[in-house]
Amino acid sequence: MSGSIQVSEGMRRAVFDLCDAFDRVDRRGTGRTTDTVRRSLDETIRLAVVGRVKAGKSTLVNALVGRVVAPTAAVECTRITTHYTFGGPERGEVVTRNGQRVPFDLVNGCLPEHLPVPIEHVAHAVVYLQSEVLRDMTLIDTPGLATTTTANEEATRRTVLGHEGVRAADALLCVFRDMPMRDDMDFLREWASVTNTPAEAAAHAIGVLTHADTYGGSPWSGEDPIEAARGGAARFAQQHGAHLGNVIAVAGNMAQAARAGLVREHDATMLGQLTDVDELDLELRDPNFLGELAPGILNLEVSRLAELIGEYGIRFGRDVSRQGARALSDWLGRASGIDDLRRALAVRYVGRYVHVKARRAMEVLQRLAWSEGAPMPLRGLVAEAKLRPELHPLEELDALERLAAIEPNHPLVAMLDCQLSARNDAERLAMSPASTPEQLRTQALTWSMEARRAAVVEPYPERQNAYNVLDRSFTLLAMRLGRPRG
Ligand SMILES: Nc1nc2c(ncn2[C@@H]2O[C@H](COP(=O)(O)OP(=O)(O)OP(=O)(O)O)[C@@H](O)[C@H]2O)c(=O)[nH]1
Ligand SMILES: [Mg+2]
Repeated sequence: MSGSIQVSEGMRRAVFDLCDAFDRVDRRGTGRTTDTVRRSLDETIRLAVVGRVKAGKSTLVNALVGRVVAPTAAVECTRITTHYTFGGPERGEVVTRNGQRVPFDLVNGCLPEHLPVPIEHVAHAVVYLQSEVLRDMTLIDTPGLATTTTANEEATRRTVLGHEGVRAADALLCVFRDMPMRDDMDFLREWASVTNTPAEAAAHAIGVLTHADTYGGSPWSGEDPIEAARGGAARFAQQHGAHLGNVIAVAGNMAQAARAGLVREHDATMLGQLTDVDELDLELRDPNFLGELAPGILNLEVSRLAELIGEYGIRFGRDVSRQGARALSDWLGRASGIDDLRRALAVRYVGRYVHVKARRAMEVLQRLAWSEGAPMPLRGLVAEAKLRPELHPLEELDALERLAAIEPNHPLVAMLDCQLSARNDAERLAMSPASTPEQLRTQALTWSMEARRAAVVEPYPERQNAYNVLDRSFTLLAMRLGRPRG
């Protein structure tokens, strides 16, 4: 069992134990609350993709799901919110405003052009797919913000921000093209107003700078646009650290082609043949010209490929495509930035969602314990549970979010992040995987001492809190590693 699975199992166990203890003490029929809490621990994270019209939201959803399921043309479905979730048989369901569920068939695995219910009666659609990615997360594709029809925007706000304090999304992928606009930032502010703390809001929003392949203009000009987009993304992350946990540059079209397996051997061969064509001829070609661009290569075929992988793919993918479709597809995945985004999602959201769920569960139980007429021992049970080492990661998460909200680049943020994401004890202590338990324990004790000393002289409360939390992290770790033998 890997370290992170052990941690999540430990947290789940601690919350389950607390639910059991509540049920033994509280005879007022709170069983229903504890049952809800138990069930909530099995939910998958709901990730909403939001952004302006045509920012590239649906393309990104397709790239993440690994299939072209979300419409990117101007069909009805881009005007409603769609939840993509794991399930079989593959099918769709419209949920109406009055709560009815009307089934519909997918057309060639995609959303159909028209839905079985007039669009004004639709609350949202649910699409069940057998995509492995969706076992870990439900993706919510939303209509664009800042649309001419405010009804679309309403739909997005309803879904993501929820009404009466019930949020439909747990985290956001905030998609923007070139730079975040005022509407994007307004939406993030609203998001902050429905999350518990500003720190939580920022931790639960990742920015995605799409159209990275055309960032700053044409992919044929001097600088590599994706490189430039990465630089831009890093700057936006610094500027908007209070609202966004991270910003990642992605070329959605290339990502979609790679992840949905749209590149064929024939495409790779043709692209390989373009290595010998003058770059200027490629750049200035007329997309509608019916003749051959080079001997044996139809110009229209090149245009079709450009639709798929963009001009960037044509310019920079030529060398690698000589090794075949697989190599081209792998390169598209890497170059597009989608691999980086998937990694960030795995670490920040999917991996950390266990913590978020446990924290939310503890909040519900705590509210119950402090509610009017609750038996007094419940408060003691909550206090005891909070001291359990298995729930210490929740303190680490709180400390991380509080500090990251004001100083996202402080080394303590990275240190806490490492404690939450590490796969084993050696990683937690930045030591070699070959280290002995004794070596790890010595390091843990040294670090806990250093953290304690630093906490005493640290004037800023968020940093001081982070040191105190880390002191306990390393003390618990040293205890777990036990006394050295001999
Ligand atoms: N070059 C390039 N084109 C992209 C990228 N992402 C999306 N597109 C194209 O931009 C257009 C709009 O993309 P969509 O994914 O439909 O955008 P959307 O945000 O879902 O649009 P609405 O749902 O209508 O708001 C499509 O033609 C995509 O092929 C990208 O990263 N690079
Ligand atoms: Mg769309």
